[in-house]
Amino acid sequence: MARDLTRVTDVSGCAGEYGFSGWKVPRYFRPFLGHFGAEPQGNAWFEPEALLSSRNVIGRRQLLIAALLAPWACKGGTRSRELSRRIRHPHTSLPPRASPSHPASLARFVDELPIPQVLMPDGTRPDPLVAGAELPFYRIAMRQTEVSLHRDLPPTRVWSYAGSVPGPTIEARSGQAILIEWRNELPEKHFLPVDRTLCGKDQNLPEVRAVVHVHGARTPAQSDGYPSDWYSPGHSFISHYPNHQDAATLWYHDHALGISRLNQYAGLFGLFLIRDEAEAALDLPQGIHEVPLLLCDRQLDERGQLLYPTSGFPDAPWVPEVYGDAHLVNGKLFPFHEVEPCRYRLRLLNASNSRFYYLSLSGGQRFYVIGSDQGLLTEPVAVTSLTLAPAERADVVVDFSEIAGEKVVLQSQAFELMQFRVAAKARAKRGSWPKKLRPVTRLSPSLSVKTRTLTLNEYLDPKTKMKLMLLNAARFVQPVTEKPVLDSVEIWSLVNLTEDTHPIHLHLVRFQLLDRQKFDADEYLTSGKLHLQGPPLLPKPEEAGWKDTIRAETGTVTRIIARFEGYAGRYVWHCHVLEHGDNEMMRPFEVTARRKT
Ligand SMILES: [Cu+2]
Repeated sequence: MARDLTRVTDVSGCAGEYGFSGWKVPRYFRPFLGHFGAEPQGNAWFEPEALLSSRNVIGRRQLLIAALLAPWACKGGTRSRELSRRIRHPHTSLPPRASPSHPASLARFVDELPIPQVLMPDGTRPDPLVAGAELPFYRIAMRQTEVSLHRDLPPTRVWSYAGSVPGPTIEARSGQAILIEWRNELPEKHFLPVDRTLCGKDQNLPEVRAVVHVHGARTPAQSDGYPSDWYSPGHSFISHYPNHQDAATLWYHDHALGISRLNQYAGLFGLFLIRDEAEAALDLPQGIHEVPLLLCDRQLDERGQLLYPTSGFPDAPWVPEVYGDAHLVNGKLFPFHEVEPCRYRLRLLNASNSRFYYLSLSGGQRFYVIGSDQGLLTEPVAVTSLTLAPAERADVVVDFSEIAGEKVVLQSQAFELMQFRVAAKARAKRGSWPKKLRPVTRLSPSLSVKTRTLTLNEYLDPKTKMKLMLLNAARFVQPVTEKPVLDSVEIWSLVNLTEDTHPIHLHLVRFQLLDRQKFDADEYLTSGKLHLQGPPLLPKPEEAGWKDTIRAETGTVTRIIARFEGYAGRYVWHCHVLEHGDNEMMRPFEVTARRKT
């Protein structure tokens, strides 16, 4: 199924043809989904998990119907919404049956929250950079295994790092390098639906391929997990992680070209914590009072097995987003965790493919955000709710002493995720509570040597009627256009021409959000003029720290500023809705070495 996209050459992304010769596609064409992120779940019109499940497979005819309805739907037409709802939810009036494929019917809070093991090194190996020095050496195998997602479910087949999902937690010290050998011991055949028409379709790629990226790590390019650096079963790769960066909640996951959405969905992700002295001096909750919470959603079939939805086209099964109603916390459905009535530090990660989480505690309790993707904030920020897009992290402190003897549920709007059972009396002391955490020096726009205007685009293939997402209207394999100089500061203006919010991630660097500002997308699409509307919105306090993944909202210019420090070499930036990144909302950038003077 050839996709004639070779004429997508307009780098402004504003061509009237929208990248496809002879085809004009309304910007608001929404084949089934798109208002994820900004839309609450449970909305009758945009109830994503129902739309893309195998119980409601999208057919070509439905795509066309949706295309016809979309213009009215996007403008809020009640009738067309109802028509679309019926097309999408033929059985929405039926109550869920008690079965593995309806996780809401399962008993809640009957499994203890698993805590991923902290991985121990497997000896030392010579430092590749320092003669005579040795570095801690870790070995992690990717293997197929079975795990229990819930007391009342049969074992579920997954792909694991070192036998567990999530994988073991890797703990590193800032400035202390480690080596990790990643071994691909997966089967030769994937158990989820591979789409051979995506990136690399013309290559004779093995069905199973993997490469590991440590998300948020400042890593030399050869160890960063470039998407085409995958290796097949029976092969391995040793990565070198220098860890020259501040304490932060990082994570590792698969990044293989055109297939990482399936590999991560299968279970290939885990936490990677970097600690440092500045953080240790704060006396934050630690030991059993520091709890990682890795959140993700999945669909399950009648046998309790992972179900990845498909388009209905056997030779092109890719779907634009995936949502499930099985919400896993550290790999368990509805777990509980017994806590003392004192302060706890929770390391939150949204490891979902597409879902945004809108987190709160069931009693409306306050909690304190102390860190974002790339480490500590200047000071704690009190909130009662928190949004996490795919790949975003939050470091938060909850004071359970305020609800001693009670039970409280961590929830995402209507979805219950897990329960905390707070003991009546504390065994541990309450701990100190720092008012100041770590200074975050704001990068001044005056430091920037270059501002890049980069568009986020969606297209419809006129032949297949399937969507394609691009960054700056370019495919992944087109020549590199972003070449920041090592140690220089740049501003990237992300111009979102789509109706989705996209979590955009840059490898290698940490950055700061400057502001977000609305613009007239229709005008931009017809004339190429960037007509900003209203005042720029400054980041909220919890978004004002160092980031590596930013929500680029629809109809908005999101400006970030970064110093491209660390290493010269080729990296990627991409949308972290994994379905988008695989097709092919991902582009290379190349940090170039400074010229010698
Ligand atoms: Cu996206």
